Amino acid sequence: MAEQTTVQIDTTITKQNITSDQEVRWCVGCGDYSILAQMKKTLIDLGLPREKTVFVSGIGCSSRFPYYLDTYGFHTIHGRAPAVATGVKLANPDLSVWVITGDGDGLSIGGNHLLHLFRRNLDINVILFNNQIYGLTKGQYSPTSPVGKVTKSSPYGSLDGPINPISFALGCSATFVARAMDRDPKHLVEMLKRAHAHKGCSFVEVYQNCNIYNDGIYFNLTDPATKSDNVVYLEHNEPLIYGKEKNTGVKLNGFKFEKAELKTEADHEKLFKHDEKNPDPGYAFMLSGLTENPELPTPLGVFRELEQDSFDKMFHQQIEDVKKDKGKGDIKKLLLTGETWTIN
Ligand SMILES: Cc1ncc(C[n+]2csc(CCOP(=O)(O)OP(=O)(O)O)c2C)c(N)n1
Ligand code: SF4
Repeated sequence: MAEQTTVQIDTTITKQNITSDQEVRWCVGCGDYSILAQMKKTLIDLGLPREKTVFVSGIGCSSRFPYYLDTYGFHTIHGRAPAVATGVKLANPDLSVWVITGDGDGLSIGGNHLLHLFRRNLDINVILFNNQIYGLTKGQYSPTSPVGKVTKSSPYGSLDGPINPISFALGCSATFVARAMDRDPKHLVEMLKRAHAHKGCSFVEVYQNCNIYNDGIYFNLTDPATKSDNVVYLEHNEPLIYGKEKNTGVKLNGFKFEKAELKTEADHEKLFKHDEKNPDPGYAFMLSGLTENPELPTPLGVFRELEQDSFDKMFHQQIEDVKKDKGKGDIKKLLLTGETWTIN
């Protein structure tokens, strides 16, 4: 059977030999540079052999990513990276497959394709760069732009409500759902490594600054002066605590998350502990809603990780089971089965 094999660790990968000879075409200062750098670090640390690693992307600034790595890669068509990545993974189950997409590529034209990748749970890592804008096409509003966003395609303010990518992934039954930021490199590497370790479809939303068409949208989450009051890191089995002095927490009141001032030991005891293994999608879904709550911090980290057989594993198992039962197939015989016509 074409089993998912454990890839040998390659200790010869360096920053130099993982970098391709292509000129990087992103604007100076774009958040994509940091994500590329953290991806290189992840590949080097994990020792993933370059010939066993494939990056598949759609169209957009972010989707130029595969050019810049000396691994295998496909720059495919708009929104269709999930289809190509599915084929790659099914044909070669021992490859490490990464889909690189943007908020426009993945959630607009490619939304339907992403949905099916998530629900099928193929062992593929999806990294979505969210800059809340179409960068490559010069600044039209995207499906993650907030209501009222003034752009070249919405000069009087956009009218449609934004997609929360984490809620979307959870709604599609994704088994690993996490969030990181371009300007928090250490945490981003941690999330990329966890995505790789997960056997099933992993989704990491990465907040990315487009300094040309949407500069500073995550400033309050990345600026050292405001970050600690606006960001909470999710740690499995740990309460949600944030703030410069670590004196604020998040407590659950019925179906509502609320802010809790932490003055005494008893205040700490009121906090609930994050459970990324909670199989109830409602819990992670509520947590994803904190992103839109101006009273509460934005969560970064793993929202949910569930163990479930991946589609590719079941797919190859099914082929083996049927072969055992019915013997090896014969394509010619199959084509001539049932009614056939001869056209004169
Ligand atoms: C079929 C098709 N429709 C539209 C386009 C134009 N187009 C190219 S990239 C893009 C959006 C990219 O936005 P995003 O995925 O957020 O990537 P970013 O450039 O911001 O990284 C669009 C609409 C296209 N290339 N092909
Ligand atoms: S347009 Fe924006 S997203 Fe595209 S390369 Fe420039 S800064 Fe980056």
